Amino acid sequence: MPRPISPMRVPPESRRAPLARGLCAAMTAAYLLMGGTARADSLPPTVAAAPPAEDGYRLWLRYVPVEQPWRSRYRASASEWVGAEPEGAARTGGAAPSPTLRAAQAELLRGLSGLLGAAPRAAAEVTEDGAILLGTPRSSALLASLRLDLHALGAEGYLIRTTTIQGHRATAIAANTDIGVLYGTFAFLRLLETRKPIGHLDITASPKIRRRVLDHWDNLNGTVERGYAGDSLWKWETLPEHLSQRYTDYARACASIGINGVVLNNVNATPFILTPLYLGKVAALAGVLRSYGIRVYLSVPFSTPVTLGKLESADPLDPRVQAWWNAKVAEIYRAIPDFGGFLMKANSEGQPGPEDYHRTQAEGANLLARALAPHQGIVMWRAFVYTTSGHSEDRARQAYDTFRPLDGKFADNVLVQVKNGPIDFQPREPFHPLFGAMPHTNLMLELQVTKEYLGQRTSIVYLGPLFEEALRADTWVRGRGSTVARVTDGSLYGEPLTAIAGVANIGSDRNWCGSIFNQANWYAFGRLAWDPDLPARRIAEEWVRMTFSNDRRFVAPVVKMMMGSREAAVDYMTPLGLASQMAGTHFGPGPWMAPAGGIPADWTSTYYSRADAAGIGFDRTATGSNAVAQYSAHLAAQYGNAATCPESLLLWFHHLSWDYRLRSGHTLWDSLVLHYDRGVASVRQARETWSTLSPYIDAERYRLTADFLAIQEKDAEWWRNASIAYFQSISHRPLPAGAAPPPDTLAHYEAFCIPYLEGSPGNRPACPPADVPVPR
Ligand code: GCV
Repeated sequence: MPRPISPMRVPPESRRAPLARGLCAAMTAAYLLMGGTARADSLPPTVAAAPPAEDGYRLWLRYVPVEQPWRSRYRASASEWVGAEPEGAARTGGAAPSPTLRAAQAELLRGLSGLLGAAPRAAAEVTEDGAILLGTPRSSALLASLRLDLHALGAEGYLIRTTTIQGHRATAIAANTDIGVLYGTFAFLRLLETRKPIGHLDITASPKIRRRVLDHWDNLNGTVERGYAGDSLWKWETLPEHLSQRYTDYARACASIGINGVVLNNVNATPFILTPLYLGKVAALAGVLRSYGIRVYLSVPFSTPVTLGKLESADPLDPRVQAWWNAKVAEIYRAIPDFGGFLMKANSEGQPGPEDYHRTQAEGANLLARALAPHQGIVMWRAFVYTTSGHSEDRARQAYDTFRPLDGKFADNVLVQVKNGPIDFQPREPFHPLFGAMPHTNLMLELQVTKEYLGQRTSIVYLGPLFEEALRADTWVRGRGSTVARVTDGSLYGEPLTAIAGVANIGSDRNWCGSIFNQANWYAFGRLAWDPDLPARRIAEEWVRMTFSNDRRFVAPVVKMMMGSREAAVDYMTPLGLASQMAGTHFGPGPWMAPAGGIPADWTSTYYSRADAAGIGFDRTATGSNAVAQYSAHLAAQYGNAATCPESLLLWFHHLSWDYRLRSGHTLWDSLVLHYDRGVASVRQARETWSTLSPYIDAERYRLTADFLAIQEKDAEWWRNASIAYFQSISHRPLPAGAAPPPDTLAHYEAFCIPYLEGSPGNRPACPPADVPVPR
């Protein structure tokens, strides 16, 4: 059982030293700066006291007071700061700091004031040990005089180095550009937030991928497709006049992890986004995001020249269509000079596209690319195309078959944006075979940060291991080590334009992401976009330390729980390579969902499981759809043979008898059941772990997580029971020894349906009105 938090003990006012009073005031100010929930009548946090209430708004940028002995150590390295224009000691002759540099300076002060209880002194020169000097050689003559070699840092990298300046020990946070300084500032603060020594630093870092983009699937009516954190972050109706503080705090959070691009609206786009009315609103948002190094991009429908431009066609080879896009793009750049470009979902799930005019995807992409090129804009053209070219026998093949023949035909400023797997953000898929297969095309990876198929708002599923698995997948196209990360960062084929996208999980909820642990997925995406080689475990640890506590009694079990959480979800939802077994809402089990009532077959579960009396799994070998041949010869041989195929992907590639023996010696049927049980056990264990951790964190975030884990345990049991009930009705095999039979009948599970779920497109109930039972 969770232990109650001990009440905060505060000595009477008369016994508190004046210094402590000053400290408290500074802490309170820093705390409130980021939107903390300290009430006027509550006392500010003290180091020894129980953690104050928190609502998650401050994410991983909490900057709460550091305990001793770290505080003394850090203060010795943060006595004063010298920036481009120190307050109270204005430099003469220096250029006025840019908004980005001002943001870096403000962040340094905010961070150090919160963490150390007092802001370092602003100075024009280095006058004592422990100074921090930040800027670029252009913004700071003092920094220029150090003659640091910044060449290799490029346009966004930074250097943090302990050095001697004007006879004193100092830390330089330096970069070629102001955004590099801001990234360096966040990296420096991260060291303190995670209790790393800062006395002898020599750190250089620069991003491996150029465009690190969050894709918002936010609609102009305020809803968010597949969003589980309330409404849209963007309040279109009050833009451009009202610029909510949330926009700035969002930008700060993104910049702190290196995100430098934001697609503001849903890929299921509306042409209204390109009207002057909305472009004015977009420009206002771009103005906020720009200071934090973030460009805006827009999703646009391919048919916009028809719907908005009143042309008769959107044919990419029609000069009038080209002229229309050219003019529209020029209009956008007049309003937003650093506009990033377009994201396009074409010929997919009902969206219009070039195939409507019998043109290729490349011809469609190049139409937009030509319009954007004079302005240095880019096109992110999605490969998620599966409706028009047939292939109902295996949807997994379709993107490859459509795009692979077009390799080399896309303009230089086009990136083909490829989801990590060939179907759709499942708990586990093999990597998408297009990675490595288009050496003459810029390819970018699309990951899903929002957990559409992974328990949505409530389940704790840390996606770091999934992202890591996707990035480290070895395509073998140029021998061992030809990983998806190396395709994405351009090091495999040497293309200069590189990018990665994550479908955002951010909304209007006070805690931004619907749950505290969902914040970790935003964090992990940004960190991996900056450096795809970072281990997911290290990212989890950083996040836990910054978000909750540095107490190792808290950090170790929570990191362990996070690291096991994705595999747990795979186990209780879709083990052994199964996929798409969800109900229509993409939440909860629906393995019985079969084509009916006009629903396309490849939107149903039975299409993917292919479970029958003989066995289960989708034969994608040469005897089946032969999708396996889309992989390199090395992998095709490995995946194509059930004996060598990784068991985690077995049923993705093979249809096997229920009695097929796995390496463990268990039959396939027994193993399936054991995986479901293991998944449930893992969630129970997570809940148990969490129940011991209340002493270490604030009550509000503790409680929310505890409640959500209780929901997840129910959901895991529901998945397990419903899946076993269904598959047993087909396998007709007894349960392995020790496995409990599902408490309800299959009919009972089939009758259950959640009519309304957040994030589902439209407002239609998922089921007709009925007396819905509660599954057990
Ligand atoms: C934005 C899946 C989701 C859709 C989403 C689509 C896509 O099909 O269920 O909501 O649409 O992917 O990625 O375009």
